[in-house]
Amino acid sequence: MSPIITAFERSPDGGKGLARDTRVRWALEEVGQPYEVRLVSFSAMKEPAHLALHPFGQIPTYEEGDLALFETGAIILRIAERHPGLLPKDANARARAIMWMFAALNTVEPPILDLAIALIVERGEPWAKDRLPLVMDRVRTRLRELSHRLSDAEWLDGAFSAGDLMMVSVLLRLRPSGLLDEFPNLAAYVARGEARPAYERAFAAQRAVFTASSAG
Ligand code: GTB
Repeated sequence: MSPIITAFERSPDGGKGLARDTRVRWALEEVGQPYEVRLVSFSAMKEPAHLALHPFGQIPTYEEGDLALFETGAIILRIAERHPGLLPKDANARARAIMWMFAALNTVEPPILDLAIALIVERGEPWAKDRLPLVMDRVRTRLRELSHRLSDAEWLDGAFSAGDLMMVSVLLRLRPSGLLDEFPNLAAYVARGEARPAYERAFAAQRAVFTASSAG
């Protein structure tokens, strides 16, 4: 039986692929695992049936037989461990790929989320204009460090892995800010991720949800 994931019935990003179901779809596409999607509304996400799957009332979730997971890190690790294609066979290389997944989620994503909050949620606050440059600089610091490590390599550590999938997914959220373009090797890295056929299929699938919901 195919795993079932949840996604927004109407994504606030208008189908730009920024909601976190896209990274799970991408992982499933990379390993060639068909999947089903259950679309949820914002109100349904806070109801008991969804809260039983996700205690914080969010998407995505992942159901595979009697296993139910939330958190994209855990979901993508599960997919990568169950199917070849996203984690190297060599034990040390595998540990490093998992390290990059954590780095994406724990070190790179937090300042990027802060920026999203500063731009959207805090925009109207009287202090927003003063805070924004500080938040942007914190993102720049991480990007500079990551750019230095990536240098002119194609991927973070040898062949494309779940670490790259997570890092590219996290960095994609920065595109509208223009910050990514300050680091051409990172912009090219993200573009390489987006050019992967599995990403293109994942993007098209989430976009189709938006297109269908706008038509109806
Ligand atoms: N740490 C969790 C994970 O990695 O799975 C975070 C999950 C999460 O933040 N889910 C968001 C959610 O369900 C959707 S992806 N939010 C609803 C809620 O908390 O009530 C975050 C997201 C939402 C919208 C955009 N956008 O419009 O651009 C981008 C990203």
